[in-house]
Amino acid sequence: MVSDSPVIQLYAFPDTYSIGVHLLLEEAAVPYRIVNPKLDPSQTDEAFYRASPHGRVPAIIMPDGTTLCESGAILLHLADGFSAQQFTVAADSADRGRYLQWLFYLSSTLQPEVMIIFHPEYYSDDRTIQAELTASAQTRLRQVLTVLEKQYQNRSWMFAKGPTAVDFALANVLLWPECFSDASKRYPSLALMLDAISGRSSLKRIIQWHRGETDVPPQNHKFKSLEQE
Ligand SMILES: N[C@@H](CCC(=O)N[C@@H](CS)C(=O)NCC(=O)O)C(=O)O
Repeated sequence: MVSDSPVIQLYAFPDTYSIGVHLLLEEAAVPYRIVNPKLDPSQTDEAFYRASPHGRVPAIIMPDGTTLCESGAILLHLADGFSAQQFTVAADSADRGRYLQWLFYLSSTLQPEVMIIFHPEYYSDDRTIQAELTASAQTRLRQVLTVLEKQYQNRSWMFAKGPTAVDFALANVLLWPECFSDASKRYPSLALMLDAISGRSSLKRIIQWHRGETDVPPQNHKFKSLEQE
């Protein structure tokens, strides 16, 4: 399939797992466009469902038409492809294995707890069981955050080289108060990382959009100026 758009298209909705990818695209200053997919059981938005078979965001269509879903894979793929690879840990680095380990950890160990916290009804119709599931997911999430806290060692970024896909993926979840509130005492390094990301002037408006504080989905200045030409 060949895309008719010369820029990366990011299928996104506010305040979802789209946040991390959106932040990375903005920070890398590559041209991209936000697309709100049409979600419906008959899957009329064929391009979206081709990119994301479960109809979940984020998903991307690259300028050459290739598609990807799963936020961790998207972040890894994009960061590996950026010039100077400033947001990845290079394949020949001694840290590459740890980098992949933590990216997978976020998808396979952190995300299931987050899913239960937001959607206990997916697992049981019984309100009492839902409350029990949510409480135990909160306990397990605290264990996960404690493990992650140790990796940061009072640094803003997990890896000494600077921000990577891991930080963007984790910041996505830490921006949700349901998962990360009153955290600066218990998880000071994670709070430091979140501050470092959310304090970047280029990223503030992205976070505002995801929080519903502005209507217009931000897409970076390079894309806007290309459009205006
Ligand atoms: N493992 C996926 C999770 C994506 C996901 O669950 N996205 C949610 C929003 S946060 C979604 O699109 N839900 C719509 C649905 O399930 O119908 C990822 O990391 O991209």
